[in-house]
Order: sequence, then structure tokens, then C-alpha cells
Amino acid sequence: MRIRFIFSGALAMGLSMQAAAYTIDGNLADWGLHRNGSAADWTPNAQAKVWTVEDQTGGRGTHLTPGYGGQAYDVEALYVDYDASYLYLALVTGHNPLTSNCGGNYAPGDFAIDFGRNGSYEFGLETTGGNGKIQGGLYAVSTWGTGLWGAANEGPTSILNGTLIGMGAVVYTTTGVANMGIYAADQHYFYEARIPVALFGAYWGTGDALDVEWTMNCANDSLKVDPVPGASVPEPGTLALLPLGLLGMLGLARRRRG
Ligand SMILES: [Ca+2]
Ligand SMILES: [Ca+2]
Ligand SMILES: [Ca+2]
Ligand SMILES: [Ca+2]
Repeated sequence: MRIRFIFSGALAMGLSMQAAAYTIDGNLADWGLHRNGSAADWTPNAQAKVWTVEDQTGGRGTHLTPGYGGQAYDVEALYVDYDASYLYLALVTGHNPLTSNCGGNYAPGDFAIDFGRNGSYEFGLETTGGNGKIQGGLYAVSTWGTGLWGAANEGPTSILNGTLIGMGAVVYTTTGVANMGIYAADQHYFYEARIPVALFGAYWGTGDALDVEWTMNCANDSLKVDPVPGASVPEPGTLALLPLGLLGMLGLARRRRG
């Protein structure tokens, strides 16, 4: 009982500093996502640092961007959160992770991470494993796959060559579920992942921005988001607003004096 009490106390004290905690199980309810058949299903908990939604629908011939494939290749939503220990990722897609026809050309890609947002993706998190890569491994990537659409891709596809830095965790679902978002009959699959931020070394926590991107090996559809770790560094938008805010306060003070 005493141990439990101390643990609870530590949890309570740490609550204000605890930015995020997710169970990496492929169930995205802990991100605040729902399956009510409404557009609001995609909106995560307020704590999520950055996220983007691009829910499309249609048959295999339906254009996505840059490629085709309709719901079966639709990358629908990508979410990023982090705390002092981990970078957390969540992905919703219409692409079944078991898709592997044509020698893997249409199989799932890996999570790609670009520090500095300069188009060079330094790190990759291996999603499904295979081809000598360990599922959940974080790689310093020397060669990325590039998909079918050249410069129109938002980013790379799968880790082809790289050095294993350490282990994260990736869980994904292979049974499609319906009733998420307004295209209620469409099937959806989920990826949930975390990476210890210590594995990023000096890249992490310097206020440097990063991109996280995911697509499948054909890159028919992709999504990218831009979190900013080291949030103590104000973004340019915040800085620009500061003088206006100060001017407003000065004006208010003058009026009160007058
Ligand atoms: Ca979860
Ligand atoms: Ca969709
Ligand atoms: Ca999409
Ligand atoms: Ca980079």
C-alpha cells in the first residue's frame, strides 16, 4: 500500500509536467480519435502538438495526390506529440498494411523524419520489418526509396539502407474498420509508434524544426506534418505578434492614465 501511495503521489506531482502518454497498441482512442461517422472523428486531444487530415474516398482509379488508388491508398491523418522522453506518432490510412503485391511495390512505407525541414530525411522508423530491417528500429538512413512520382512526392517511402540507432516501437492493425469520418463505409487501418528522443542525439531539443512524413512504397498518397520540439523558442509568428501586444498594452495604460 505504501509503495502504491508513493507512486500515486509521484504521478500527481508529475501531472503538470507530463505532456503526453500513449499506450502503443494501435488503438488511437488515447489520442482522442473517434469512430462516430462524423468529420469530428479526426480531431485529436488538445495536447497533440501537430496533426493534419486529408480524408479522401473512391475506387482504385480515383486520383489522390500525387498518384491514384482511392480509399485503398488514402493516407488520411497523421498526428505527432512528444514529451521529455518520447516522440509519439499516430497514422490513419485506408491502405492495408498487408498490401504487398508486385514485389512489395505497393507495401507500406516507413516513418521518415527530416530535421531542419531541408528535404534530407536523417531518420527512419521501420514500420513492418523485413528486408533485413527490424520492426520498430530507428535508422540513420543513407538510402531512401522514392516511389513512383518523382519530385511530386511529399517525401521518401521506405528505408533501403541505414544504420540501426536504437529501438522505438511500432504497432499497426491489419483488420479494417469502418465508420471513421464522413465516408462511413470506408475501411481504416491504424499505426501507433514512439521513439525515445534521446536516440536523435543533438538533433532533438535545440529548437530545430522537423518534418514527419509517411507514404506507401508507390507513394500514391502521402502526408507530412511539422512539429517544433524545444517549444521554448518562439515561432516567428509569435515574435511578430509580441510588439503589437505590447503596443496594445501601452495604449490601454495611456487611456487609463488619461
Ligand atoms: Ca493507443
Ligand atoms: Ca478516406
Ligand atoms: Ca489522403
Ligand atoms: Ca534534414
